[in-house]
Amino acid sequence: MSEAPTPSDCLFCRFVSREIEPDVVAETDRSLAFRDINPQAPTHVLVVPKRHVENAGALAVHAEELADVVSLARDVAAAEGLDGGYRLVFNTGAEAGQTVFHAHLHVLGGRSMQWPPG
Ligand code: D5M
Repeated sequence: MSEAPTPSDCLFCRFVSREIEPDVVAETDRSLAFRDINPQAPTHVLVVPKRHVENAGALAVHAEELADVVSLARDVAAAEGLDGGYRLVFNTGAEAGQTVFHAHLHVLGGRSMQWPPG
């Protein structure tokens, strides 16, 4: 697998390198999970691939990394006690609300969720 460049201005790459220390809840060799700074639910964790890719579409072609992100999200949900359910969200592209362009999976839980989302 070819390595994408790591943009020096990417916030989540700085978390992965621990140049900036996020509130880490779990990690694997491939993925890092940390608490969102602006939580939208009692549990709001972001799971990112450690390798820089811009969004979920770019992550989709790397099946093992995608699977690792989703399985770490599942493990975080279990550790957070989200037995009644949880929501996984990839905002993909600016129109969808993506503001940080390093792929990240939102893990949201601890309250009832509404549908459709805003
Ligand atoms: O989600 C980007 C998310 O990133 C958003 O929910 C806030 C979160 N965020 C932004 N800065 C930080 C820091 N410094 N720590 C933790 N979380 C952060 P998006 O889907 O791109 O809108």
